[in-house]
Amino acid sequence: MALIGNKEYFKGIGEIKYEGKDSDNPLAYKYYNPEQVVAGKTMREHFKFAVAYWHTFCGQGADPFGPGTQNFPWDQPSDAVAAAKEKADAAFEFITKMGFDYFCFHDFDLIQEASTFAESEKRLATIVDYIKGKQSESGVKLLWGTANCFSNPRYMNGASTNPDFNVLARAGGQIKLALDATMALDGENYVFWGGREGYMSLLNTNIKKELDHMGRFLGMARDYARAQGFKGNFFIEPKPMEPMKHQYDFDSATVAGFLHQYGLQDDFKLNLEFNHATLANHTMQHEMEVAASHGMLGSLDANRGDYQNGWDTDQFPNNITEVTEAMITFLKAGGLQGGGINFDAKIRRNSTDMDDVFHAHIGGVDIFARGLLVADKIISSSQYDALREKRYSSFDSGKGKDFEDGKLDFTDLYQIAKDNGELELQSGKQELFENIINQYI
Ligand code: XUL
Ligand code: CO
Repeated sequence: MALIGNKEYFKGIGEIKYEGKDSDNPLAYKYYNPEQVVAGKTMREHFKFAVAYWHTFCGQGADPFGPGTQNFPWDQPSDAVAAAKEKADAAFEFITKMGFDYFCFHDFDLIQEASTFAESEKRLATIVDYIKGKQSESGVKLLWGTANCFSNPRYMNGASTNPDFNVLARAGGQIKLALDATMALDGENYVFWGGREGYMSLLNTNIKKELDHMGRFLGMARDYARAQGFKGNFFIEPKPMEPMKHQYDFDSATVAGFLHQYGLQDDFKLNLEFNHATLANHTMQHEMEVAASHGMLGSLDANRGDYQNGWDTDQFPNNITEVTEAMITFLKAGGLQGGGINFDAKIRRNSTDMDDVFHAHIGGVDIFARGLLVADKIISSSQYDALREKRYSSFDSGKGKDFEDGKLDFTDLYQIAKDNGELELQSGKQELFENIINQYI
């Protein structure tokens, strides 16, 4: 494929292809066969894999103890527009070599924020135009866009929950531009991750006021985008902490309640992230089950945490049990509503070769493909579904069915309890369920 830019950034690496699990080529997919049909859809259709612009093309490995170690060749130009164009060239080279159909971005991943609002607006328009060209040349699509309303010091007390109205308005101006950029690039969805929407101390915080502001702000953003003809989904991405001590979008259940409280439930769904789930002391499957139960399973940010520490390590996923369990819920929910699988993950600070980011994404893709294949077998060939259904079979007929149909009142329950006397214990069979997962992996 011809590329707009002249340089090749990932030299010596061609398109990553499916070679099957017996291949010993590290730069090949072992399980992800894009055109293979699983449970009625191709793997490509199920997953809609996306590259996260911020980690893969912007993050250079800096941590609180030292600077970045990954000196990308596209970061060389000192002029912001020239650097952004080189970064876009590298990004589209990577995305197409991976065989991905999608990417995701924050506004100021695409181009460095300028020192004035007006200049930032101009810069964004320039790079959006350039990326449009790259999209039409490559066929790569935008899964979702978002705005970075958390890095700039002006947002240190939050964006839409900031106690200063003028900061809230500034965030509104910035998000309007990010929505415009997303629409210009035919983005299929728009994400709100509540970067610093939360508190560091309750002593100086009015929770009720801040939540009311966030609810109103999100409704205004929705109304603006809808008025411009945006048909996609809005997603909220829950996270319980970091950077704030407490983030308002704590987890799936909290966000579902918030969306209903502020009348946002018809336009907003959830973008769930593995490491955010573990930070909330949940499993990813729990977060997905809760979202699916609200009809809000929108999109996934794929990564994994470290089970021995308590921060967002954003490692590439590689835990087959965790991903298989997530894929069971994914299949049983009928897939995602409008979203896909975005690798919100970063290579480690000491992964400094240009091919490391390929190994990382190949591993991430393959673990999802393998998880999907296993989950499909568990659902279609094992006792798993029948055992689950059996646990609830007392609701299929008789008084149990009457209860579900709303035909009983509370005194009926009293009478049934009295008539039944003491009951036989019904085993939950947890170990048997766990063995089924293990057997099919
Ligand atoms: C932060 C995080 C973000 C969002 C987009 O933990 O996950 O990168 O995905 O703002
Ligand atoms: Co994320």
